[in-house]
Amino acid sequence: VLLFISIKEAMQKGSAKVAVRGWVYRERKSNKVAFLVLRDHSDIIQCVLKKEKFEEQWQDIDKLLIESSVEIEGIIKKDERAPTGYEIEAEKINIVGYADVFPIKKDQSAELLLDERHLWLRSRKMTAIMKIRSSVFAAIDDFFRNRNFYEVAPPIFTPNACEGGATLFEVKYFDDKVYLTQSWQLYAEALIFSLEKIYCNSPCFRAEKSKTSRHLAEFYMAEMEMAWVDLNQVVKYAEELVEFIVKRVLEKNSEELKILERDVSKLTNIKSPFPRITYTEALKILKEKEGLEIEWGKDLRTVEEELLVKYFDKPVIVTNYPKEIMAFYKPADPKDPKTALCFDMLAPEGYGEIIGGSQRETDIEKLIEGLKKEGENIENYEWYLDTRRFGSVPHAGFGLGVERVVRWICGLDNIKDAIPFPRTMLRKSP
Ligand code: NSS
Repeated sequence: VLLFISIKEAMQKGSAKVAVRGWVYRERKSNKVAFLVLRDHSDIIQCVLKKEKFEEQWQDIDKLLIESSVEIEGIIKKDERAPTGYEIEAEKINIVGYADVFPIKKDQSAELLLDERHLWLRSRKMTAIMKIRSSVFAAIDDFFRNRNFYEVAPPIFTPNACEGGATLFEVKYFDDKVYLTQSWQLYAEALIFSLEKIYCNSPCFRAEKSKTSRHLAEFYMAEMEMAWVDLNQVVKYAEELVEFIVKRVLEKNSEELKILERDVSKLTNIKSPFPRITYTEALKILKEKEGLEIEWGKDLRTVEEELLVKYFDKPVIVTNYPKEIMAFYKPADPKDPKTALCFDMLAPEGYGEIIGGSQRETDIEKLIEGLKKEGENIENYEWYLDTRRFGSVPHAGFGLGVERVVRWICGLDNIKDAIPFPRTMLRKSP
């Protein structure tokens, strides 16, 4: 018996008898012949079924619509006219599942495609994106494991806020309430005391009331935390991680990038180190080059980040944001105490912030002061404060927004296409 192989493997054989299976991607029939373009995870291929060979099955073949599932055996050969350069002359067909009329036609609105997401995921575009996403996940694991980081799973239910109360999702928890995690960070800070170098790639949740192209309510954050390092040392990891991910996708996914029509010349130059500027220097660039006056102390908005990155063809690292507007765990820079020892990495081409990180405050009094200022109940943070009571050490870390990176690498208009089933303020199904 002939074993099933993928369409790509069949095409690599060039000319042979092969068995493939998949879904009808396109179909065209006359009363003499049926052309079925078959799709599987690997590629598409045109299959030709001549009626003279399928007299008995012809009625059934005639009923095959797009997305029917079939198994086909036949002779593969090169054919310039076929969509992927090869064609299978079918000798046998086994119809596995018929399809109703497929609800997705050409040129449908983004909203309809999101309503039909469970079916739209079968498109070549979404398939290409999901393959790249898979490469990004693997690259993150390889990067940290190659550098002897331990992988740790943080809790998703948490009693604490980490990135401010405004975006917390509240969950009924037996007779009590908890929140869905915004970041593993507070737990990571406890775990470095045993493991020292740790990472995770885990779901995070934020009730973002924004309808932008870069915010999800549920997303993956790849986070790292290290003992015995300062801001500069973790920034270096962040640069190398991003370089590593991009390089991996270029190696593994050139076909997918082509399907997405991504201009890869914008990715081949992503080599570390990346340019580093301070927040104060960023304001200066915006003023001098864009005539944009931003009051010192205000966070950079999306539009301002977009204008800033125009001047760089690599990701830009912005350090030393105003201490005042930063989360409680970011320490003041002793050299410039109005600013914090923190950084954001902004992607090129206007794709926005992809990484946020910082050195961590080790002074317990300053942490308590910061938490109070954010209106937090100190009692809930006692366990976290213990990390500073028992052998506190300098440490730092960052979080990379996985969908933000996938969006940038794929060149997508909206972050929603970087995750299979997006959740935003306005979308929670399918
Ligand atoms: O808020 S962050 O900037 N930083 C933290 O949460 C730190 N606690 C991480 C750490 O130091 N361990 O978020 C980090 C990144 C940010 O740069 C984005 O790339 C991404 O997480 N992020 C998001 N992606 C998609 N949707 C939303 N809503 C979102 N929020 C953050």
